[in-house]
Amino acid sequence: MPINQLKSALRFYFITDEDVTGFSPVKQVQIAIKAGATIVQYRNKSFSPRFFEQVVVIKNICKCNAIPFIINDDILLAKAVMADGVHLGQDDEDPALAKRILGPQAIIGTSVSNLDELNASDLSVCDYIGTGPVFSTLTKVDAKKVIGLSGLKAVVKASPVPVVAIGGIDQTTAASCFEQGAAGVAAISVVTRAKDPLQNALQVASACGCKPPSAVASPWNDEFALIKKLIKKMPADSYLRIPPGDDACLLMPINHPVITTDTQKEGVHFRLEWQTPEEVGSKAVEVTLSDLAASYAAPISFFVNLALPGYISDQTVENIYKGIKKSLAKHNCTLGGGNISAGFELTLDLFAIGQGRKDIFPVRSAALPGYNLYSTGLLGLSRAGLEALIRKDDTFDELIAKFKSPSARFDAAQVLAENKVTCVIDVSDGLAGDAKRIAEASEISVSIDLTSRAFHPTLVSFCEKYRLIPEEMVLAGGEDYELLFACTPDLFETMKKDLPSAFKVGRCLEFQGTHMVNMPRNISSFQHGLR
Ligand code: TZP
Ligand code: MG
Repeated sequence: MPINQLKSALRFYFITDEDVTGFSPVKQVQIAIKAGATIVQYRNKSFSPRFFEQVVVIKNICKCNAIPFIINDDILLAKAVMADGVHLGQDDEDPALAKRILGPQAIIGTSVSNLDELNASDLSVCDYIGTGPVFSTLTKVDAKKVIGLSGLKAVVKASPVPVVAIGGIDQTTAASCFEQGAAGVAAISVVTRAKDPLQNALQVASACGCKPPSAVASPWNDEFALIKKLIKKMPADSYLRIPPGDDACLLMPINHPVITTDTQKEGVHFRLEWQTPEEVGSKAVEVTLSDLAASYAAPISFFVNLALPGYISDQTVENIYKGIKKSLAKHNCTLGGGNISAGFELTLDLFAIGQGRKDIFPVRSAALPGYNLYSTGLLGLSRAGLEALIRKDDTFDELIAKFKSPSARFDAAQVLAENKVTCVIDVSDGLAGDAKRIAEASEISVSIDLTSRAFHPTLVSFCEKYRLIPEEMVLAGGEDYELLFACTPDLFETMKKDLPSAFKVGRCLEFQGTHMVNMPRNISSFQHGLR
């Protein structure tokens, strides 16, 4: 965060208190933000995992209000809830370790009680310090000696980073801390133990020069106007007799209806720092329709429920829809309807309906010993793309594109269907996981055989650069959305010319007591979670 932005964020630094007399940390934060707090720290000296959901709620409140969220003491908790940073005391973990774990963008604060401690501290990775107690406080039982305004002034003068004054500060003393050069004041009990917390918080905010947010963040200006805009220009087509706009859409009769559902969640499946809203919309369609491709069903209609946190603008929603419509047009699928609601996390719940074939519906349970296992295309690239994004390495744009813009393989599905391939799955969780699903459903064993043909040269060079193992990307990667299918070697020979990118990845065997016979023990399927 640029220094000026950080300095403004530090001005009214609210820290949570314990749940005194039923005034929960969640309510404390709501009131502090309502009054104009500019940053929130979750401080709970008796933290245990049973408070985890509480922390997630507070994090989301901060996110909806575009306020940085800091965790006191606990680097791993900060990591787990994707907080914006951590505040560490002199006896806590090393700030450099926090930066390493949380990433270079994380805000790292540390407590420095006085000038001597400041001189003894290495602040090279710290973004700010908290100094105090400036005044006497009952909130911190082990607080060091009161330093007063003169002590604060001395620390400010010597500190290479912005200073937040802490300890016994209230609406009557906040201004004097700024006079000593503090970038911000931290407050706990003046809000949390007040008779009228909101009133006190408003007064502290005013002393800090902070105003209450102009309005409670709202996810959209006008839900109905937005929906109208989103669905406009949706043509009725041969299957969509009545398009969205009424309570429900009306479809023509469908023979062999095939229905599938999926979810895309910010922080789990995508990140808006990495992907444009249009890419998010487009990928949501591709991953959902990929299940129809794997079922040999032609897409007919698509439905989307959006949960929108306050920081998502109407424009972002429109761009998500732009991506949705682009991919739907590509696959000749209509938008049948949707819904929008407020939510803590940007989530797309997705549904699609397609028309299955009357002659064949492929399943996972149709693989037989003697069949081989094939993939319609190279695997592991999307996972490597995700690793490149995590490492902020944009030299591997080919891999990144595979992560951001997968494509449902209806073209390959058509060839497989015409050749009566009965056993298909789309590879969403890595070869190992999806091959195992076929093996389990078919009550067989699978031996994975990967030749050099299975490894894209860019994947190999990426893995060399970061000391990753290409096999791991292929086996435990994810989100390839290629089709994995089982059939006899003879049948594959006859189809090969129509599936130029397909290749063998394994063999199907009589059940050997375990479904995956040659899998390294540490390889499993891809677990979602973008870290
Ligand atoms: N560190 C130094 S003083 C203090 C901390 C955490 C407590 C501040 O609480 P209050 O209630 O604002 O005095
Ligand atoms: Mg601490």
